[in-house]
Amino acid sequence: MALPFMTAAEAAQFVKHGDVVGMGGFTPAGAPKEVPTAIAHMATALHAEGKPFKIGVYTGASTGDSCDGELARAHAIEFRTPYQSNKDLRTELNSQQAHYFDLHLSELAQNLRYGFLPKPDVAIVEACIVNEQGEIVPTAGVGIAPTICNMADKIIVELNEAMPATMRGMHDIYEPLDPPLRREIPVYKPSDRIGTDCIKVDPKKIVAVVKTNRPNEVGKFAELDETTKRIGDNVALFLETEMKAGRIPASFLPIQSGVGNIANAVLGALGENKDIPAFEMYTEVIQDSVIGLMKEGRVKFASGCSLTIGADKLQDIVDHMDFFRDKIVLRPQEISNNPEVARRLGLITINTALEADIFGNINSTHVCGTKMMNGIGGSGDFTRNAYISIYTTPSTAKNGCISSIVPMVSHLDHSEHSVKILITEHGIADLRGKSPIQRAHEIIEKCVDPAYKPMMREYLEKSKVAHTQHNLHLAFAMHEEFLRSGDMRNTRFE
Ligand code: 0RQ
Repeated sequence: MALPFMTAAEAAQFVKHGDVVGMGGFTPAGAPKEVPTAIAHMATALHAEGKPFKIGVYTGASTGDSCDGELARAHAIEFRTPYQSNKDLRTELNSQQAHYFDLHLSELAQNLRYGFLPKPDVAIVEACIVNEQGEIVPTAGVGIAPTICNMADKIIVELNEAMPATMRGMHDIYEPLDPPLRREIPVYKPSDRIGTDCIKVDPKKIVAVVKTNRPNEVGKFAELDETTKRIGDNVALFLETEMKAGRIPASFLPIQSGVGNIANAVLGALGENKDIPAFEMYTEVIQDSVIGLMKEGRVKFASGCSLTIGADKLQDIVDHMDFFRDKIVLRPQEISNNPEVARRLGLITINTALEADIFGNINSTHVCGTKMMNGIGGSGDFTRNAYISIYTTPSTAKNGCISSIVPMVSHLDHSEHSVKILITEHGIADLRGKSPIQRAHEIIEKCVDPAYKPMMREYLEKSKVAHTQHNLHLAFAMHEEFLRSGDMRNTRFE
């Protein structure tokens, strides 16, 4: 049976109003590009004729602008999960034009299999190989691709010729059985391989193959500034100290690191600190800095769900595949973010907070408690199950008008029970074994910006002594002041 090659516009016709569509990839890495754009154009044309067109969209994590951006601008999304980071989609979500549910990334595939969410009708996946035997080899990201390919009746493959077929062998495709038949996931070290090198589907389900030639839409990182550099140095100092004290084994433990500029800076600092031995990563997103550290021998192995790296770095891997092939494995997010595996391997997890409170609770998602930024992503999968969970944040945002550390978080993603260490450019707060009031003093003295320290101390003075000391009338005074005057420094606790 010959593969059904066609254009993106033709393939888009397989998607109907009201369908639920699952996209492969994870972050812009490996996400489909041309078919989602064609669906968006189809939606715009139908809307112009006065006809409805909206779809439900599952992805691995965020995608590129050609997927989330195009679909959002076409107002073609009915619901969306589990994570996004697109400006236009954010506008849709925050105006309730699209329904978004923010989900722990490790849970989506099993939630689909359990029937908790509508079954995907169509799977759209990017591949570097697809053949008549129904073998699909993903590209730079895996995400939920195995599960949506298994569950959907129709599969559309974007065969991206910019992604070489030599990527075959880099993936480890594995889906666990569902309870009560689930056994342990046999990953005992980051480099263990437990599955196959491709997704295997019934070839009759492949309704379209669209040839593309598109680089990943992965953005560049900002240059390190003094703040991000100091945060990175503090993380490295903390881990070095823990290792010297014998609380981290001398052989070190695998690292999980979140996304963004700060995470990239932290990894750079860990790589530079020669008191920390060469380490392995068991993470979801493999970022730019990891590739350089691998070449320097500082990162020995990286297990992830995606290579979320710039085109130059991806080219470097392609050009030196013999070097990288046995140092990188790409897994479905159900495995890369699996709580069981995270706990077993003893991961040191490093994620970024939007806002923390003086008791160690973390808000990763909602600006001033209401506006969705991106989503919880994988941070919860890792934080709750870490060997040591670390949160980093610059102590202030928006040129000092916002203190990232407040009396009470305006939205809760990670509770005081899961968060062990908080690090800003000013210092390291170790929350282990401390009562709420001890944690509050630790965070205020070590992490809060000097401009806000007196305010935090005053808050404690004006709050009622209890196990967790709060003044419910004043707990959000800083947020209210920001919404009123645009600067938390004007706050008066009255
Ligand atoms: O705003 O973009 O307008 O300048 O938030 O902040 O400091 O650049 O940090 O890019 O690392 O993102 C938590 C969003 C941090 C991210 C978050 C404003 C600030 C700036 C971004 P501008 P920075 P980063 C693995 C793990 C959840 C998912 C996760 C995230 C913008 O790390 O989405 O951890 N995490 N996944 O000015 C208002 C505050 C603010 C604030 C910062 N307190 N109030 N605005 N900002 N603090 C990956 C995956 O799951 C795929």
